[in-house]
Amino acid sequence: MHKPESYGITSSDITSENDYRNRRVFMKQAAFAAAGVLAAPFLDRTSVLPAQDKNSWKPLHAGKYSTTEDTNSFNDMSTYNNFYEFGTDKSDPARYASTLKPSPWNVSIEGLVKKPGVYPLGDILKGQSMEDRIYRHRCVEGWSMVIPWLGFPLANLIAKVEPTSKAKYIQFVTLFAPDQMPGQKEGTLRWPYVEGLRMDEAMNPLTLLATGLYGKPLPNQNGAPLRLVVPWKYGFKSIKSIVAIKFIDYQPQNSWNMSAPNEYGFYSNVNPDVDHPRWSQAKERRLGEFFKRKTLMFNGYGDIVGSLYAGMDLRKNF
Ligand SMILES: Nc1nc2c(c(=O)[nH]1)N[C@H]1C(S)=C(S)[C@@H](COP(=O)(O)O)O[C@H]1N2
Ligand SMILES: [Mo]
Repeated sequence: MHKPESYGITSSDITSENDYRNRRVFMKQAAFAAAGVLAAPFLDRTSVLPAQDKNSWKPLHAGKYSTTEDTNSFNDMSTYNNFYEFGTDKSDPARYASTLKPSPWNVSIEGLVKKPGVYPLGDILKGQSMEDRIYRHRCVEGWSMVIPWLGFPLANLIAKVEPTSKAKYIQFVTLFAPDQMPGQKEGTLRWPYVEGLRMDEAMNPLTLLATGLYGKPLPNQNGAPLRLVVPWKYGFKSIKSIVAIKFIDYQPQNSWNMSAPNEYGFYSNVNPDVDHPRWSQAKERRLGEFFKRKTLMFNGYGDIVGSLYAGMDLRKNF
């Protein structure tokens, strides 16, 4: 189902990078000018949020795990999404995710844990200190963005609910509600969407539970009200709109692996040396950039997470 990025640009379009940049600036200005008059459908949905973008936003507590790379625009990250519960086109989530009701919201904590229960989202967030974390975000399809998430380390929630020593993995489950998520009436994936992490991956300080981006609540299309962010793995590990977190002693299933086991593994670490069976993973297109850039091992987070995979064959464990 996942498709590689296609680049509908021919060499005759290429003048110089400068011309290209100027054209982009012009197009942006034109888009802003037109927005007030034309009100494209996605603008109707996202305009309920206060204006937030790279020019008006400064991270409060970006911290040592944030990249200093230029962030993508709010428009990039809220109109170019994968959220198959709302359709398979990149533009579908922004168009259709307004039917999702992110409040009230409960999260069920289950399995090998001392404090299981169905918690209102407010209880899950209580006492957590929220941080802005600017992370690279690499989709398995070959595009990437830099996103300023607002969230807290998953490790801090794990500590609160006290898993037993038998817990080795965590499975995460997205809401199943076809009335709110019309894509669940289609057989594009098996529903609900599920994902998983090994306990040490879940405990790594990079792993976030995000509730916002650009310092504001998550737009529905980005996985409101609570989504996982695992920046050294392909985007599909970062499961959206989470309703259950299960502590288990076996490696859980994950949706894309169930859908195409030869294409998507459990680990899904960003790895430029291991090609997808249908396309190379050596390069990526950063949204808003013209030239492709090289994909970095572990998406550039190898110094923090590389040791988690010491001694593992990353071709086998893809
Ligand atoms: N529940 C759910 N979570 C999901 C997906 C999905 O289809 N359903 N898509 C994944 C994929 S493939 C990517 S690349 C990221 C995209 O996150 P973004 O739209 O916030 O950039 O979400 C991931 N989480
Ligand atoms: Mo993705």
